[in-house]
This record gives sequence, structure tokens and C-alpha cells, in this order.
Amino acid sequence: MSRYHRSVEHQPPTDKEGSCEPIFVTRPSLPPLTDLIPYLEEIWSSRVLTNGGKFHAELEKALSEKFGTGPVALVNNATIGLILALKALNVSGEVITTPYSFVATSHALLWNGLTPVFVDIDANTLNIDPARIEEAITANTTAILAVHCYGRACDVDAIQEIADRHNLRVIYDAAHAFGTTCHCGSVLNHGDLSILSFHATKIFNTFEGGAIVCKNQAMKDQIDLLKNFGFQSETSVAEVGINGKMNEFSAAIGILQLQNFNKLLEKRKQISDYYEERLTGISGITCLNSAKFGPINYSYFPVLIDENYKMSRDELYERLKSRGVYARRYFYPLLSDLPIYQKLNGGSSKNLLQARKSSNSILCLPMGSDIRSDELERVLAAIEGI
Ligand code: T4K
Repeated sequence: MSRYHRSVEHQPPTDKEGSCEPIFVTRPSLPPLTDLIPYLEEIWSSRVLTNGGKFHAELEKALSEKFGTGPVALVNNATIGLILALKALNVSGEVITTPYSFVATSHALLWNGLTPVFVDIDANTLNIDPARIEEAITANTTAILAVHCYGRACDVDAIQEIADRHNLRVIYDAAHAFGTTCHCGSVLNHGDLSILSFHATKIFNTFEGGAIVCKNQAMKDQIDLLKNFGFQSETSVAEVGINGKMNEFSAAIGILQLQNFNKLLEKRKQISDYYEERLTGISGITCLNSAKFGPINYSYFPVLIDENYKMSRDELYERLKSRGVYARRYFYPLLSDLPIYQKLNGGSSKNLLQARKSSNSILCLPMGSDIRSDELERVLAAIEGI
């Protein structure tokens, strides 16, 4: 049993109406079970469970067509995808990255023996601030690892311009960015490689899973080699690869999820718009999904709680929890404040004022295509102080 189910069972919240039903930060969307049966029958009859089966090939093709990008290599999760991407691009030395992300972003650097150099973020998008990148570049810098946080595109043109001038690789942690658009179509067209997460909590899930979006077939071939232990043939191992393969069950789920994606996205947009309508005007709350900050894919519903709100962010977080609403502080604490990174990084995590401010004010409210209107009202009532 996982830690959230455990904690919910052992300490049932009691809200004023006496309802104990927990509302989580998200709930995975699932295709109708009956739609899955034919896929399961085919897997059972073929006994092809993994190692690049039919559904794996089908999903890779469908995704690159949907995104309008180069080839897509499926992986078993985004963390392995990030580790593989850095390896495939031969990144070395120092990598400029954001302190405002999930631990997988900077952990992937450490798994490759790389040094993260954290730079500050933009106040509105909470993505890495391109204006702060150049001052962090040294003779050892070889790449920029940026995150499209909450599914809002980074300033991809500014980042690429800096990278071109300094001959740096650009890798996008696009774990949140399934369906994210930018001025030229899919944001996944930018950088050398983009890595998506298909984890249960993501806008598009295959239970566990992910994908690396490549620019060309040669890079996909290299990643395919690396994700299969480095095998070139039955007897030849060309690289120190890893097991990064997606299995046929997850690929089948992905094929089905893709069929429903646009419908579910529309539901998320409606929920986001409703939240925004109700929360706009409450002193001390800023809705980051607001269109004024650029297009978003509604994968999260992040708000900033500042000193003008009637209680602190943490008090609101606890108040919601006491009413069975499990909002989350994505991303607090900053990666650079974790002891593992402080030890490594001493000098390079200074001047992260904006990141620290955002991290201390952020709250992600429950979001998902299946959230019911009575659940939304419970969340809003707690925030509005009812
Ligand atoms: N880069 C970035 C920027 C990321 O945000 C992430 C992952 C990654 C890379 C790495 O991607 P993967 O290697 O995972 O593909 C969650 C997710 O586990 C993690 O994937 C995600 N980011 C992160 C932002 O959130 P937790 O520890 O908060 O998850 P957890 O288990 O507490 O789940 C949150 C809520 O979701 C639960 O309270 C209930 C609900 N839930 C969760 C699961 C797993 C369900 O209803 N069903 C489920 O099966 O990290």
C-alpha cells in the first residue's frame, strides 16, 4: 500500500460536512476497461510482452504523428529517459539547470556524473530565466537542462540563441509538457531532445512510462541501442546501455489514452477556467494557468499564495488537508536546498531569490479530467474560507 493511501486511512480527515472522501492532487485518467480487452487478448496470444513489440512500434509512430516532430523513442519512465538523453548526447562537466523541479531532473545529472549549476527562474512562468543563464556558463559547461514547468513552454528561442553562441546542448525535461504548444506548433520540436513522462499522475499516462522526442532517426537509433543494454546484435554490446524499454501493456494503454486525449484535455480546460473564475479577485492568490502567462496544457492547477492572502501557504495547505483535500507543494523545497545538492554545489546555488519565493508560495490544487463539481466546490470552499 502506498504512502498516501496509508496516511489517508490512518488519519481520516473530518471536514465540517462530515465528508471524509479524500480529494487528491490528481487521479489518473483511464480508458474504458472493455477497450483494453482486445489488446490484452493479443498480448496473451502472441506472448510478446516487451522488447519492442507491435504496440510499442504503433505508439511510437502515433506519438510522432500527433506531435508533428521527429521520431519518438518510448522509455519505461522519464527519469530513465533523462539519464539516457544526457548519455546519448555525450554531455559532460557542468549543466545549467533549474532548481525549481522534481528531483528526477537533477538526479539524472548526478547519475551521469554531471554537475548541476542552478540558475534562477522567471516569476511568471516559473521556468528557467534565460537572462540568468549566460552568467553561469563556464569553460566546463556543455549543456542546458530546462523544464517546461506545469506544461508551460520555456522561452525556447532565447535558450537556443544562448546555446548556439556557446556551443551547448539543450535538453528539455518535458515531463509535464504532453500537448504543450508554442509559437511554432509543438514545444517538443525544440532543443536537441525532449523527455516526456507518462507516469500515472501525468496528463497522459501509461501507468509508468515516457518518451524521448528526437530530431532524427540516427539519434533515435542511438537511444534505442542505449535503452536495450547497448545490444547491437545477439552477441555484440556497443555501449554501456540500460534497461529503458517500455512493455507492451503500457504501450497498449498509451494507444487507447491517445484516442481520448483531446476530450480529456477539454475537460481539464473547463476545470481550470472554473477555478480561475472563482479564485480571481481573492486577494493574495495568483492563478498560474492564466492565459496572460502563455499557453498551458492544464496538467496542473498551480496557484501562488502571497502575504495578502489571509493565511500563509503552509496554513492553507494544512487547512485543505484537514478537510481531506490533498493539494501539493510542487516544487518545495528547491532542489538546490536539498542536502545532497547543497553539499555538491556550495557556490552555485546563490542568487535563486525568485525560485525561493515561488517555492515558498506555490500550491498545486487538485486537477484532473475526472474531478467532480462537488469536489471542486469543497476545494474552493476551503480556500474561500467557508
Ligand atoms: N521531471 C519532472 C519535471 C517531473 O515532474 C517528473 C515526475 C519527472 C521528471 C520524472 O518522471 P517519471 O520518472 O516519474 O516518469 C509525483 C510523480 O510520482 C512524479 O512522476 C511527478 N514528476 C511528480 C511531480 O509527482 P509524488 O511523490 O508527488 O506522487 P504521489 O505518489 O504522491 O502521487 C500524487 C497523488 O496522485 C496521490 O496523492 C494520489 C494520486 N495517485 C498517484 C498514483 C501514483 C493516484 O491516484 N494513483 C496513482 O497510481 O510524485
